[in-house]
Amino acid sequence: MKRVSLTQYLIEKQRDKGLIPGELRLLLEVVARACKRISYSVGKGALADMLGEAGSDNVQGESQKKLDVIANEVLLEANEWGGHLAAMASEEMDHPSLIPNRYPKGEFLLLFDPLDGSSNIDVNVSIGTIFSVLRMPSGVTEPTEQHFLQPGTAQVASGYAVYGPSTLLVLTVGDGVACFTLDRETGSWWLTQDRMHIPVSTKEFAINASNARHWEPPVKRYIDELLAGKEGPRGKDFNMRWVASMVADVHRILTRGGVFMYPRDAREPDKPGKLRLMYEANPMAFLVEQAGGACTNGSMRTLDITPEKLHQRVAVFLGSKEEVERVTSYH
Ligand code: AHM
Ligand code: MG
Repeated sequence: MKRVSLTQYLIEKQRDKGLIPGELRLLLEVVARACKRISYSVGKGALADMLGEAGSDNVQGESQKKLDVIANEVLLEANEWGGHLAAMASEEMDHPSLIPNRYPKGEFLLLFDPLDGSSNIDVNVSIGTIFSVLRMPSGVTEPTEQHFLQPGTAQVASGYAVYGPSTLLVLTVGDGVACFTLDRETGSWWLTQDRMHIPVSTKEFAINASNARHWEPPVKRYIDELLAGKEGPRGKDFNMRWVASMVADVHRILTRGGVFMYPRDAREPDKPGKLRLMYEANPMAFLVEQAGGACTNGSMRTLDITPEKLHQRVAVFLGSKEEVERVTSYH
């Protein structure tokens, strides 16, 4: 069987299908290249002094790991000179990073969570990179934070890399979801699954159950019903999985179905959930919808939310349609 590389896949989307402009294709290739570099650093681990704390905090007040900082730098450096971007925003930076004047500027905005699942870095469990691409509003020459605040429906591409037993890149440009596997020997990305599809029904759910006492009544009710299994109102047994790396949990759901939840809870009443809308929930919502699943914040479709802040948090319910619709209807 003839293998399809990431480049061939993207050229087909550009040339044969006319779905993406050449600039976006090149931008996505640069992002993939950066993820490859991050993957090598992750793989080296302690051998290259990659583990442990960086000794700093990010804008969310979370302590940064060395790999959080390294991955952020790799993405910035790889993308700033390509000429495809107007600015970048990251979980690890308070404000957007503009393209230095010495480089040409392009029409896209890139947002990322450079290293998702930070708590898993030091214990050798899958982690990842999440990214989202927006277009600069027309007529704008000097991008500011305001220009990033577009609803998820405006994304032109999104994806994630997962650094696990294999390094994978999962991508959508709005024409289904494709998964590429990195050949670590040659450094090439090969298409290993096209048109990923999330089954409508599932028997698997993912939630951090240690927060149960803080959940709101609709979430308590929904989880109680799942836990009641065959004897309960759902009439079937459910299984639970929680990796604590959103990329790994979402990848499982894109592969075999399931429902992932990070609801808002009473721990920090001013924060509507833990995950961030712009570079965690929205890119994942785009992928999940493109794979036939659903994603809401409990009351509305995530992609329709009008963002107010770059680092805004949001509750997330995503995955198999039947379950997302049910837990949303309980709200
Ligand atoms: P991070 O971006 O700082 O790594 O945080 C996001 C992560 C998600 O990957 C994961 O789903 C969640 O936080 C895990 O949270 P918890 O520590 O409550 O299990
Ligand atoms: Mg994250």
